[in-house]
Amino acid sequence: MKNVVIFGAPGSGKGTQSELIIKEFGLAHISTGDVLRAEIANGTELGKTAKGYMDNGQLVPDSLIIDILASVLDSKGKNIPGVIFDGFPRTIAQAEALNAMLKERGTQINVVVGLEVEEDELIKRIVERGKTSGRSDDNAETAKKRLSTYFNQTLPLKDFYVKEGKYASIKGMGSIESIFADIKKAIENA
Ligand code: B4P
Repeated sequence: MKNVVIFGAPGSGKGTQSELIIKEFGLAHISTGDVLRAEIANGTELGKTAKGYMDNGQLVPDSLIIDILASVLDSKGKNIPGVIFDGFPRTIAQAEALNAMLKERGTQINVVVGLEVEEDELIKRIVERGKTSGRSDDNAETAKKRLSTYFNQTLPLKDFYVKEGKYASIKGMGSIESIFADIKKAIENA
């Protein structure tokens, strides 16, 4: 099994590159952002709670995300070549929970693909996507809050995975294809 985490700031290209990784490696996709947006669309209690945090640029509490992640992971079945975790983990507590969850299932993370993108470019991409995405968090004001949440709560994870020897730094600016070529090499070498 090859398990990959795609890591980066909001707008760094995680969702975009995940699609290409899935096509190339046949991995099952788990995007916590997509899971939460589906909960909101279905009007569930979790969705109602999550929306308040998301619209404010904050992370949904770890306890809610970790619970749902375990059931989403198990719903993918056992006969998969691996999983791409997109947008999860976003805190040290989530990373520790993910390590434990995978260990219980006899597997582990093989590589963390870290997309490195400059701040101005991130805001530009999110605002651009906001013109068509219909996402209430895709605007300049919320994007700035999301970035600050990222720097405070998520970026410390980079060191966590560097220490585990799993972090592959990828320049996330330039064409989608050239970025993917670098990601492909990192996954193949993992
Ligand atoms: P996500 O859905 O993960 O949203 P995101 O960080 O914006 O990443 P996304 O994958 O959508 O965007 P991408 O960079 O591909 O999270 C949304 C919210 O959900 C969070 O703020 C949080 O509140 C909550 N949440 C999710 N997971 C959570 C967790 N684990 N714990 C707690 N809360 C959680 O793409 C952005 C844009 O850039 C696209 O329009 C794309 O076309 C463009 N783009 C991509 N690559 C490009 C390139 N090379 N050049 C130019 N443009 C490019």
